[in-house]
Amino acid sequence: MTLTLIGSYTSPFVRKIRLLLWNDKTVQFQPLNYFEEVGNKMLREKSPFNQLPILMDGDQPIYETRVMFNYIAKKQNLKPLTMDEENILSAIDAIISSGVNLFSLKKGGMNVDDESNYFLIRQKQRIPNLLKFITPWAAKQQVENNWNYLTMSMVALIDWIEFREVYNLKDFPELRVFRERFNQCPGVVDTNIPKA
Ligand SMILES: N[C@@H](CCC(=O)N[C@@H](CS)C(=O)NCC(=O)O)C(=O)O
Repeated sequence: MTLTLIGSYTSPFVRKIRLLLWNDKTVQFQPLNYFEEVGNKMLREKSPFNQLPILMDGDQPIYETRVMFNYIAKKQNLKPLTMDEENILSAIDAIISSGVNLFSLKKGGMNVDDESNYFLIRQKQRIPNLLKFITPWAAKQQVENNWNYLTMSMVALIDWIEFREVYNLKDFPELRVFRERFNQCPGVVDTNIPKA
């Protein structure tokens, strides 16, 4: 397969897919920064969703990381996820999505600390609730047996949420330990979010 992944160096959704494809050296990574004028224009032209990442298999665009994962999993003959694993993946993605919403609102000038805003309250509550939900699973994951799309997604989540200061993980020490454990896995250091 001739895959091209279009994405930024900071996006957690992009990083999940970069890690998943890390060992396939035929995959091209095409960086795009939509915070800059050129990247913003390019993204609107390339994706009706106006979101990163975009995966191209030849001329075939694939949008949405869940769809990308399913597509790659089929091609790589990966073991299907159990329903519990699907739920963990949904939780990780929902945390990232709430985080992206909060980050984007703040970047757009909104006071995200407004405690009277129904939408903000729900986004903010969802993050610790779901972190609590996934922590017992995360604590059990071992580098030797469990370097897979779920743990890759978890690494991407932890780094991004701290990088953007969307949520402080001080109440989740098991997640910090998790992140340390997986630091030497293929591609993790190479895909670290660049320091400005
Ligand atoms: N559900 C999408 C979410 C992708 C997403 O939110 N990407 C962010 C970057 S981390 C983005 O493009 N944000 C720009 C926007 O939503 O306008 C997926 O899984 O691919």
